[in-house]
Amino acid sequence: MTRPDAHWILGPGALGRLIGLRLASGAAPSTRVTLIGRRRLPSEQTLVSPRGETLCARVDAATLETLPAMSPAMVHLTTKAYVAEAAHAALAPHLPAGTPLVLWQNGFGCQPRLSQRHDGPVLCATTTEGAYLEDNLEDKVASDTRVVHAGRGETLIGALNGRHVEIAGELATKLTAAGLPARAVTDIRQRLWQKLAVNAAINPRAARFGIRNGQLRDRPFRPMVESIIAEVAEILAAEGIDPPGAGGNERAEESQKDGGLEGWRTLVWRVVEGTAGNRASMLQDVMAGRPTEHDAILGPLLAAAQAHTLTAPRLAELANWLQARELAGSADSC
Ligand code: KPL
Repeated sequence: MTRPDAHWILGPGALGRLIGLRLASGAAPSTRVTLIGRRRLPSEQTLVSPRGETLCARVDAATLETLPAMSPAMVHLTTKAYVAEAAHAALAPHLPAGTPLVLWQNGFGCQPRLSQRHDGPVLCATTTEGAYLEDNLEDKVASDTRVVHAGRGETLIGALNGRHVEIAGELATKLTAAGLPARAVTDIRQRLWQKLAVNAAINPRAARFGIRNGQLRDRPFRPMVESIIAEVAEILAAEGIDPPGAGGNERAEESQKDGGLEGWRTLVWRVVEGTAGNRASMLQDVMAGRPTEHDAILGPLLAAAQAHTLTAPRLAELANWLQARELAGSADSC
């Protein structure tokens, strides 16, 4: 009998369940998925595809107290960035040495630290797949059984130290076969920073003003986003992060002339356009009264600004606002 290819998903929110249900239903039959949460979720789960089709999948569900006896082939950490390290610390003692770990967090905070700390290969993933948990109609509480795959995207996977190319390639193949197009890359650090730059330009402003991404195109928000992009571009140039589209051709050289500003502008406005109807994840967190990922997204930019003696007044103002909101425990201060 083939040994099951066991994937543990720690943090079964929308992204975790999307990955888990896709792997459980679309990868090889030997794939076995366990969703590990604070509560044990129902085993029967439903995924609503971007075309509105429903797909039923059976997964194992567990808590840290009821982990499966069989060790995992791979662990996916899909918690929010601000709890990733605590979640890893709680699970790590239950894992055999050498278990591969995949970090799916936004920003660039926990990734370098966990890459050092984890006893096994560590991959980082960045994805533009969109997913949310459907609300129960009666009580408006996020569903325990239904996740909506709202928008198709792409997933990039790689290790910060450039190693584990084979594991990254195998995972990318599995995810692609399961309906989540993925690629192994050797420059995941650049890719994580690029996603962070997009999130920094969109999420805090959308959260601050309680608007959907598309509204950022209009006045008075557009110039505010432009000034954030300018701050981000300057910091990333100092940090040695390539602007999107850089790669040695003529257009890339053109886009480098202004310190990459044009490349960052093009990327951010393209994402705003493509996600015009979305509520940014940070706005969703603010509306739900949850902490936001501002530390993981704005924190590394502000730290880099400080290291390069640059000022970033707009980023600092947004970080202060998000921080103050959390300290005040307020969900509706926007
Ligand atoms: O990643 C996102 C997020 O909301 O966190 C974007 C790309 C901004 C889409 O909303």
